[in-house]
Amino acid sequence: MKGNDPQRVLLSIGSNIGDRQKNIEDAVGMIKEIDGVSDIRLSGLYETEPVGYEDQDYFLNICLMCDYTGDPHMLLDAVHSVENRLKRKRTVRWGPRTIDIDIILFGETVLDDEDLQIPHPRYTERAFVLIPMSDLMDTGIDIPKDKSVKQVPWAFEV
Ligand code: PH2
Ligand code: MG
Ligand code: MG
Repeated sequence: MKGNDPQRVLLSIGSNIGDRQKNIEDAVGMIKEIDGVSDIRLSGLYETEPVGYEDQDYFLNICLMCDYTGDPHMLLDAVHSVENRLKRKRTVRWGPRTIDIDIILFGETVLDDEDLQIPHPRYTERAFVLIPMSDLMDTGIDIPKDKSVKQVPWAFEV
């Protein structure tokens, strides 16, 4: 992989405080303007049960796929700045938030830095990522081989 080749990236965006749909629309608008982002595609928008910390309102979740030219930490800084501009509030881990933007996949990159793990370490357990993501799966993203959802063998033949 050459440093400047665009990578196919998958982001998960969620909101469960305030005008959830507007928060997500605003985030998508700002992600479009990030330097190096092109060819955005969106999944459907899903209302999802809270996972991890259950005493909170339902979320709206969406997945965004795009091409990105730049390195993963530059993208992380850029999405943090979108979260800050949308006045992200968060008090409890896995608790309510106006906006959350997570990098799920970054081409075939595998990263285990303190502030950034790619693929996202829990995405294979989260229906609120996997279901929207499945809307976008005809687009040729290459999931790192041992990081894809494990296929369950059929228990019996039909
Ligand atoms: N995000 C979390 C924790 N729990 N649950 C849903 N349904 N959607 C989310 O985006 C979400 C969550 C931590 O980021
Ligand atoms: Mg998150
Ligand atoms: Mg996050």
